[in-house]
Amino acid sequence: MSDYDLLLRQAKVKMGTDDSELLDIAIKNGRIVEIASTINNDASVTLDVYGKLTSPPFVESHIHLDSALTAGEPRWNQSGTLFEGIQIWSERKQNLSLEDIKTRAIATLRQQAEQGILFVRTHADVSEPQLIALQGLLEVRDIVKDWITVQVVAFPQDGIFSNPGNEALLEKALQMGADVVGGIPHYELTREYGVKSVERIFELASEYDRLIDIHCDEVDDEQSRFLEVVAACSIRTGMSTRVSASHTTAFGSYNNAYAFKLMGFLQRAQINFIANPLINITLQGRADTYPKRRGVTRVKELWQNGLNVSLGHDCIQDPWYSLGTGNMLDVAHMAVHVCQMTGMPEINACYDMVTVNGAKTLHVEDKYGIEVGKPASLIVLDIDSYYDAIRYRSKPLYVISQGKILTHTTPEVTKWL
Ligand code: 17E
Ligand code: FE2
Repeated sequence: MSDYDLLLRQAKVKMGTDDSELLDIAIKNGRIVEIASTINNDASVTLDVYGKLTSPPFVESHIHLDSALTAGEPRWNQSGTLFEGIQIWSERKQNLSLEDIKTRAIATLRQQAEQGILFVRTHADVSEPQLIALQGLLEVRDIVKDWITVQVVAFPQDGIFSNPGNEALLEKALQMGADVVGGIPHYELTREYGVKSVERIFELASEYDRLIDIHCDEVDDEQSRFLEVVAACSIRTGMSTRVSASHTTAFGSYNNAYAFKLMGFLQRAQINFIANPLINITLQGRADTYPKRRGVTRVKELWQNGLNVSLGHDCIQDPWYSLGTGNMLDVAHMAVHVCQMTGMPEINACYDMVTVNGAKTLHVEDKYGIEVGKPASLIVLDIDSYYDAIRYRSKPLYVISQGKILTHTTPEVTKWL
């Protein structure tokens, strides 16, 4: 009998500081049991990963799995706007079935896992009366739980107060087991409905003891100011780190005087931010001529002010975004460009935004990280720095989930002839 089930030899791990160390990592019964510069005991399986970057897995903190892999159904988004996307999805969602949702979601999750994602927060549209997207994704959450952790947000795509019946559907979704309460205040018919929707989301979250993740101000309108309402509700209720504001693209259009004041409120509120640079660089700015706005939230400034920022892919081949394979390094790469995070500490921060910061947002820190006692979920990349991870964006060599080697990818080899 071997002492350990799995042993990684000389993995390059960043332990808290900026410096990395070469460490042996021993795994038994699905958990990390020892980390040391040399471990002499034997293991059933040993992987020699000398000098290869070994990190906690990627965290996808914002994706819509219910619409994934539907691009072009029933038609292509020609204007490229959020609003045409919502219209196309409203047509496509008329003929959802559990089978359709589950097949596409699991295919997407497999694609994500082989690219090193082991934690996913997905939105499920709950503004469809049968709640098929939600039911399907709740079933998927259970089907895949041995290899990937899925969290489901009850997301009222068509608004909570702007369509009769949607408020009740949102509450029903929580009763069915959604992990997180969502919302879309900027798409409610009036400012007043938007404010009321945020207040209702906080009430439901406290009543059902759930997290909050609101699509917030995903427009270029500098008058869209629901983030301040989210901050106010967070401060009033003390829900702070249990709350996330997704997209917040209007923050990129606010005047600096307002943005500066707001930043102070956000620091008091201590909520999480999720930016989706791949999608918002394409969706936003569509009503602009030139100069054309980037339409992405103030990632750099939020990060500089100590707020927790993570990055999401948002979409993979759906009515809002036709490209994508689910690779979080594509997301980090786009953030480096769009948010001008080009300094070395900034590039490293973008890696954190697709790993550890996402884990904070999802509240999964108890099972996340390379530490003795935690579940052995980690990835080994075929490079030795965060910088090269973002530069090459290649698949991990190994993805290890809860102690099991889930995938092995052979690196590309090019021969000059
Ligand atoms: N729905 C929405 O309101 N915004 C988005 N970016 C997507 C769906 C993908
Ligand atoms: Fe989204």
